[in-house]
Amino acid sequence: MKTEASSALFLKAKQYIPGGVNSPVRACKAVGCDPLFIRRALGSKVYDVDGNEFVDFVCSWGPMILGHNHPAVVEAITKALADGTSFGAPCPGEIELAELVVDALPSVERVRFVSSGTEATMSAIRLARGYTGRKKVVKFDGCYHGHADSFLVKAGSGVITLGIPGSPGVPEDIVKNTISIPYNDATALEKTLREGADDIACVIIEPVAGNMGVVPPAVGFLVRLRELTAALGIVLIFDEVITGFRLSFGGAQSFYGINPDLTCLGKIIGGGLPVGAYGGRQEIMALISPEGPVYQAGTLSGNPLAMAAGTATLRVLREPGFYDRLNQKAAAYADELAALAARYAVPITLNRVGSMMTGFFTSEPVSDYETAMLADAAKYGSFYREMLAQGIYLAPSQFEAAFVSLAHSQQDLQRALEMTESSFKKMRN
Ligand code: KE4
Repeated sequence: MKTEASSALFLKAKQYIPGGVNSPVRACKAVGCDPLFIRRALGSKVYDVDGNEFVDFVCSWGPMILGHNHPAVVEAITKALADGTSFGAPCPGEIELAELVVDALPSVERVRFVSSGTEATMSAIRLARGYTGRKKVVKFDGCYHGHADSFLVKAGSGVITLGIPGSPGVPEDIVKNTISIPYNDATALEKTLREGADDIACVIIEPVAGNMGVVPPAVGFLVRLRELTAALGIVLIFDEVITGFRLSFGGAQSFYGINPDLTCLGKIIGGGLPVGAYGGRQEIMALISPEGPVYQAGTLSGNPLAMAAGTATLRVLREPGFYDRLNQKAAAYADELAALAARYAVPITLNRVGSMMTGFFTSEPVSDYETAMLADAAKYGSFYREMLAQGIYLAPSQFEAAFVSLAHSQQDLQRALEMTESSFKKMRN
């Protein structure tokens, strides 16, 4: 596979940009190769600057559930562009997307748009602290909620991938107000919440973890979490930046039938443009400035192009049967993957919820950060490089999710299965 142009660009990028990338996990450090520079994308494919074509299972880390450059999204952005790119003032498009989000998510009565998932989650915990007057935040080992100081404690995604315990620059004063406990550990959860209730503002959770690889909630875990937080007056925040509009049109909260107090969104609701959002009960959201005293702001919040892209995306997603078809396609693909691993005796635990999945290179079940860490990241790295050479673009980390989109054809999935089989054969020999 030709990579000369990407290599030259990577060298030049590092002269101007730390690590040559604008987000660490893109540097591919964990999978033992340099990143490819992508020139364009269409449908289920991405194309790099050397002209290589790849079937894309990264999907920009989740947003591209319709595939790249879906006609309805391109048309909406193009139409909005004709009227300008940014006004710094309210625009009709914000109401259109807000109405779709509020109608889709059972627990969201009011929503505020921001420009990233990190802005959404950092705003949500500030709001929870303002609403409760309490300081502490409870999160779960291996979950990632963006790079705000409070979250860089035993975090997932790039923090796990790069094997860093947290991050320099995060003051001890901040870290001491973040408590991180094992995902799916109902005993630790009950103990932590009951003992610390008087100073715990919120619990923030990925209702399906995607940032230690995909780890579903244990049966009853979310129900117990909801019961305890309600009983103790602790704000429950669902970080649905990945799962929102991924698992169902109502996100994980509809998928599992649990109503959080606040929900954070991102990725899909921007249709590929920068959008984050947080929302929830009006009683809590009323505290957000300018209605209330909890301050939060953003120059490009509610950007008209991003609102148009998000609205066009959600309008396609709400079409009857969309998720049934997508999730069935993903389930069939995952079943074939698992069958190949068994046939070639490659130790893989495949965790899937809907159209998000991770094949962990371990024979042990993966139900939390500790068991996810049992996966053989080096073996994943060689699998990644082999698949890339065969035209299959996977997440450059064992601890991320792979996504199937509307645009993935049976031919794409069959090709990915054939390349997987070829990779497994090589691993066996
Ligand atoms: P952003 O600030 O990256 O838009 O969103 C942060 C975030 C918050 N919550 C969840 C559950 C998330 O998964 C994320 C970001 N996801 C990672 C990949 N798993 C972004 C990829 C990257 O960091 O480059």
